[in-house]
Amino acid sequence: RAASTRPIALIGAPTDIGASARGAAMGPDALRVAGLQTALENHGLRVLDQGNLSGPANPWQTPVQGYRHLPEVVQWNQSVFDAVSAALHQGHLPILLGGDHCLGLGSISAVARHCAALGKPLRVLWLDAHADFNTSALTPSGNLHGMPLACLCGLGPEALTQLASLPGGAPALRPQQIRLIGVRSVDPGEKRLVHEQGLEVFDMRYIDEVGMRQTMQQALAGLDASDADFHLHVSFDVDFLDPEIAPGVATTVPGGPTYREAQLCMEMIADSGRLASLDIVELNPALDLRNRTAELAVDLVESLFGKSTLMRAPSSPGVRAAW
Ligand code: Z70
Ligand code: MN
Ligand code: MN
Ligand code: MN
Repeated sequence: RAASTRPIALIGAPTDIGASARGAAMGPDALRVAGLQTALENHGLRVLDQGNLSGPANPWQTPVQGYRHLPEVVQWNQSVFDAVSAALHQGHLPILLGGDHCLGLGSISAVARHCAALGKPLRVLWLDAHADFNTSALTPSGNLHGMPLACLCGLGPEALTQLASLPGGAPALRPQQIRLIGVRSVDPGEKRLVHEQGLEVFDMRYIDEVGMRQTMQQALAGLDASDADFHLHVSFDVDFLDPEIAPGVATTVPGGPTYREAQLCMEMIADSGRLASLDIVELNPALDLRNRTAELAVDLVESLFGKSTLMRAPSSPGVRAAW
């Protein structure tokens, strides 16, 4: 499997520059304290912790023309873009340790450019309670962590859509490449835009009705095409998880995936064999209980990289689908 042969590069981005609450800046170290590196190493993976990026402090200002801290968000995302690009160029599998979700813009922009250069098809799974598809005209908050996905699709301030563009100027992502999973809090204008753009959304009602298994089968459908070497990027906003199990986030929304549903989600992504880059964002240690949410995130990431309780490993990734 592609995921297990590449060394993993951990890239910390300690900032809450795009968020509404302070604390996500401590996310990278909380994940380290929870044993992320050792957990992956115990699974036979090589892990290089590249430490933390640096960037501007959070000036804690009110929004300007619909955006809070736009220049600072651009700076952080440029650093993330550079670090993720360098990791991919070296053949590493980058894991961005956020930080808030505005950083997904820099991370996925780098991934999209890398894929474009190699002619690889890219799919993005956005695991999140929110759609992160606001624009300056629609946002209720001005917080840029509510806008990265729209920016990646070319809808946003020029400083960010330019960073999130491919050589030639096309947006980093087309809506058809995105699968939103776990959504349960979307602003009214944002909801219209998500529909207009034609994003595929597996919201919590859908997961409740059909179950996580069928949801993930659909979200991952086509990735096994033998004539295409898909790059799968997972952008994991920790607020995807139900707050009962993951209290350490600023924007808890009730009714998220349970521990078992989240594990299955990660295991099925692992079984696809296509995971090639990852963001872990919005972990807020200041709101956590004894680092419980960080430990849960590490536990889930182990599954994402193929840790399994099966007594007998499936002979091929497709075996489970046949059960
Ligand atoms: C709301 C907004 C948000 C978190 C994204 C919330 C955005 N839609 N919150 N991630 N934690 O302000 O745009
Ligand atoms: Mn998010
Ligand atoms: Mn969220
Ligand atoms: Mn574990």
